[in-house]
Amino acid sequence: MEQQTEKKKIVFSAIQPSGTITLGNYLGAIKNWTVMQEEYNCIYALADLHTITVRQTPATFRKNILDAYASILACGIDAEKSVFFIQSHVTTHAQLAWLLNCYTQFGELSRMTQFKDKSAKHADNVNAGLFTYPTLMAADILLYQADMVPVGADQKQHLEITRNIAERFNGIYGNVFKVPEAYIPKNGARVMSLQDPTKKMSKSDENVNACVTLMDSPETIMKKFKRAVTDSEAIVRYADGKEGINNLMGIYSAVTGLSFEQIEKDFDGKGYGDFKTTVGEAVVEALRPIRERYEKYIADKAYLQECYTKADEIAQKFSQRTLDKAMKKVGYVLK
Ligand code: AQP
Repeated sequence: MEQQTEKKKIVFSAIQPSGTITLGNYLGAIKNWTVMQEEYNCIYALADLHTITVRQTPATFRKNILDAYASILACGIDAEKSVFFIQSHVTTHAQLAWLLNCYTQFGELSRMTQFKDKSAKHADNVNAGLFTYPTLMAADILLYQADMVPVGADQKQHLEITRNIAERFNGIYGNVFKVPEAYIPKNGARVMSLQDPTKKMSKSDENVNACVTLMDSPETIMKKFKRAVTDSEAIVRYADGKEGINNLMGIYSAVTGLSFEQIEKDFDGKGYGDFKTTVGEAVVEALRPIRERYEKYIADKAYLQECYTKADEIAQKFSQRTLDKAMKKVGYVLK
């Protein structure tokens, strides 16, 4: 990795095991990870430390971690090309997050829209971790001296605070952290809930029909698409006020590569029933190989362990150098 680092740009990205990985996570993030690993030095994390900012049931959480790890490998993350590690296995993340907490202002954390949204959603558990989530995310990114972070529109604010923290720290102590750039993927689809297309599709949605997961059976996927909320116009076209159809068109376009114009032409004169069935079938076929690989990986815990152990070690070694540098600058006496 050290040799590669000199040649290729470093990309960092992470995903939480807060539920079963969704079609939204796949089309919006992981599919792009598989493309980026061909060109960049990619470091990907399963961000399980972040996940407990929302209360988890231990047995489910444990299962979700391994399931998510296996599903992401199954999406095509190549353990030989990318470093794909488990965040809680690498000690530096929590350590640097603490340091960065002390260089981050209460006011700037208060302005984070995700904090406002999540505290409204989980009003019974507005914990300090939810509030300081951005400093842990900043630590994740800065530990690897990442050049680029692929971000969706919903995460721009978090990258911005990461850059501010890095610049502030560097301003005091010299060049400790690389200030990362946002990378906006060319084909980053935003997938909305099938039941309320004004909301994004989310792993933790309580309505099971709202979200398609990578582990859903073909029958379940078809059922969910057939129940998808649309409108009463009965014309397949992309337009304001047709969020349900716009979402289905976006999904269909992302899995087939067809343009919206072509989709409108192909479904001219056809009803929503036909369209939903076609979209459902296209998704079933796109997810079929992923689900098959997932079944193989999840049955082979030794293989999974081998993959994450190797990645964890690389991540620990690499990130330790950054942590040590930051600690030393602050004045700590290293052991
Ligand atoms: N609906 C979506 N469409 C496109 N991209 C999406 N992502 C998430 N949902 C969609 C992208 O997936 C990556 C990982 O996200 P995360 O696990 O860190 O948390 P999240 O964005 O909060 O994802 P969820 O599924 O909505 O989780 P919960 O329900 O736990 O909050 C990110 O790159 C994100 O943009």
